Amino acid sequence: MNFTDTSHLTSLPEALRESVRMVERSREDRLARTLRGETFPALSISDRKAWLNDFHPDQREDGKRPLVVGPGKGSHVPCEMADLLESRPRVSLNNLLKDTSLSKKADIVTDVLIIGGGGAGTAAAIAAAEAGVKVFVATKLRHGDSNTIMAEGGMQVADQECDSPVQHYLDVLGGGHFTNNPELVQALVTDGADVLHWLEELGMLFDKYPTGRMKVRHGGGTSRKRLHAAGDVTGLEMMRVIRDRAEALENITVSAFTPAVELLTDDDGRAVGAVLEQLTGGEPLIVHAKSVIITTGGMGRLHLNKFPTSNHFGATADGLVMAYRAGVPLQDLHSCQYHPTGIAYPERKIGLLITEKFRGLGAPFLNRFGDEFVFGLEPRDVTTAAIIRECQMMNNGVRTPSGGVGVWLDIPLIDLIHGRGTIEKEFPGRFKEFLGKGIDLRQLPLLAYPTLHYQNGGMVIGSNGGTDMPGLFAAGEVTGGVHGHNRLMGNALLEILVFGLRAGKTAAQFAQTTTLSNSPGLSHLSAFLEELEQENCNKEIIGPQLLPKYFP
Ligand code: MEZ
Repeated sequence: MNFTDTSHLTSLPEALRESVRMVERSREDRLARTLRGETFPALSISDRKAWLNDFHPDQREDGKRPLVVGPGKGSHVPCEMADLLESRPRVSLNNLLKDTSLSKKADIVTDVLIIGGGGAGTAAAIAAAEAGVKVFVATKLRHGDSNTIMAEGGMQVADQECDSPVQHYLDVLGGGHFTNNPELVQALVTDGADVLHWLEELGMLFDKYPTGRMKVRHGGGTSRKRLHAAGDVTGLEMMRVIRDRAEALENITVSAFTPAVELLTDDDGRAVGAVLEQLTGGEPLIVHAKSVIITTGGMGRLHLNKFPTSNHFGATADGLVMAYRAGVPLQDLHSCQYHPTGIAYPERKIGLLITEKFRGLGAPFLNRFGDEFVFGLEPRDVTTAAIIRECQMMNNGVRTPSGGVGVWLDIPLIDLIHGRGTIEKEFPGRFKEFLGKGIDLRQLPLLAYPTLHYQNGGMVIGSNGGTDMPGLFAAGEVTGGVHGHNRLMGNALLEILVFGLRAGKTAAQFAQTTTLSNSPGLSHLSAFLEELEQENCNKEIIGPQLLPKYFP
């Protein structure tokens, strides 16, 4: 490299340039080590534990409080989540709460109601419709607007000769610190190859070699290369093909801009429909259904601990709020995933994702002196703790002009390891996006800091998506147990399809063996409101929130 030529640095503010020069000076040495097959040493088990304990945001006691009402009363959850779980219903429901005739008043009647139109909801709709029932999908924004389309790096499936579902199973359990529900992990890994096949048949364009063989990469905390990707837009490409399939099925109706805001239950305690709010105006809609599936995704837009997020604008925990009010147990809500690499600079992009696939292809983490400080493919929670430690305790982070901090991800090393053109080819989305902002990823490292990415906990489900409430099913990020206290990269895209398809099929079978209820209502909500009154809970907080607080 010509160290006197600084023309590529002109797009960066002065404050960052000297540090980038140090990264460039250490690059040649790091390249030589990488080409010799040497990696930065992994942490010892005791260091991992200590760093997680001291630096992972989940460990901050000041960010949590105990719930005072509902099935999880007494459990400590993030304050932002506790506030919403103990919130009051939306004003639009005031009239309905007084109305005792909800049984006669259906705007929509269906066999299976699916709440949420992202990846899990769409997969569930396909499976239910293919089983022969009538499906209604109520979605908050447009069909597909969800964390699924934000997913970049890939989907784990153990389909290679040197791999097996058993190996995948062990990685998932280890990554989750053995806090996962083993039955759910078994379902996840054993359905993997079928799901991959299904996506190929639907026309999903996976990365392949000219021979037609799938390209697979390493993800953090995995013992085998099993990450299947479509460039760095894997979720978007997945959504393309499953949405097309759903649109081709005549027994699926999708209703956009109509989020569910309350479940309907009946005198037998069964889930029998929902109330939908119309974001474009009009009275709430009442849906009567024989079974209901919740697939509303996560809660990143609650910005726990004031973290930025990689999540879609719709990620406001709506499904958890509705389920909790209806008495459905939730698990592990104290556990969230902070993805190690959210964008820390440029400032207007803060929190957006820089996929782990960059690390899978060899980009290391470097501090402000250009020194490596952690093996980049440690499990995610460990890597996140290591970055926070490096910035806060060691004071080795890079300061941004607006007072933020981050560490470098040395992306240009990828082209030096794998050959020119790799970055453009493997990361077409981020490459073009940054080039448009004057940052050429072939030449410049990116500044990263952890960003709130995923909700590890959620509704308690069985391996076919069933919950404790008859007629109620759930799939995807709204559920807990699959990943335990730490999800490994690429297992979310697999989870939404495995459990979406399973829940869709089982909810259809349930609908085929039952009739519509003749007592749908909101009595669970009245009981919950009484509890809120008794505990004197804040009357000002309204849920489900539907959109981030900073939306007008
Ligand atoms: O599973 C994920 O969260 C994922 C694939 C993220 C990424 O880094 O691309």
